[in-house]
Amino acid sequence: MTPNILVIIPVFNEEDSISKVLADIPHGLVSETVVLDNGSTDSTPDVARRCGATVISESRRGYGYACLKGIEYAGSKPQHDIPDIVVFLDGDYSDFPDEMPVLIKPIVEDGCDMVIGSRTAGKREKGALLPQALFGNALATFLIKMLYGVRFTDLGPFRAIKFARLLELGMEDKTFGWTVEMQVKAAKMGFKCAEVPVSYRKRIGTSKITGTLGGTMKAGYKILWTIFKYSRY
Ligand SMILES: Nc1nc2c(ncn2[C@@H]2O[C@H](COP(=O)(O)OP(=O)(O)O)[C@@H](O)[C@H]2O)c(=O)[nH]1
Ligand SMILES: [Mg+2]
Repeated sequence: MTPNILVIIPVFNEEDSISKVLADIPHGLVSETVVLDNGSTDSTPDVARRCGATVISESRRGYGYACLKGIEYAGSKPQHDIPDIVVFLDGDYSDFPDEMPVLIKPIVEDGCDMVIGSRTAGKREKGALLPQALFGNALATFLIKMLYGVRFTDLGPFRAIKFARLLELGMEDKTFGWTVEMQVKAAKMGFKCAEVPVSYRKRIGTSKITGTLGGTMKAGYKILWTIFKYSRY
């Protein structure tokens, strides 16, 4: 039986990239793509709608807020249409949406609960992952190994997870701790996790997180805080 796959894309001002992201999502694999617009001031929501995505707006600013709204939407669908698998993907065209089958495979064929697309294990365009992102990733994954005993090589945004298991995680983070929260909770709860190498290229448009000093500081702090927070109980 083919799984029902829903894609969740959190976005903030990605009018130049979102159409490319949506165009590269493998047709036939996915039942619905939801773009969670987080108060864009450009034409992102219009472009996304024109490209066939379901657009939902979340006015509270934050990557986690947008993703949480996506989960809420997935859970509110009629029973027969509740997704089996949710794929998270960024809207900046750094990830390669056409690699989605590789991400899904360990869930469908090996019974994995969650699969992280690892950019450090995959092919990366030079400069796509900034030095601060590489350093942050290395530090975070080292701490996760120390505190939770599970080895990841990335906190990448492109990932797939069984929807029922995602709900069990009780995700809470409203901002940049989102991806790491999912990983540490999955580790703690003994989920069967896998990583697959994914490609990564320089984003279209300007980075709002690791490309800015403020974004890097906030994200770095929140990621470390999240790793320590869930290791304590
Ligand atoms: N929902 C939401 N998404 C955001 C926000 N800031 C950035 N994003 C999205 O999160 C993704 C990653 O942001 P990006 O600027 O590429 O950060 P980088 O990957 O660290 O350079 C992109 O899809 C952005 O559109 C925000 O405040 N809210
Ligand atoms: Mg990016």
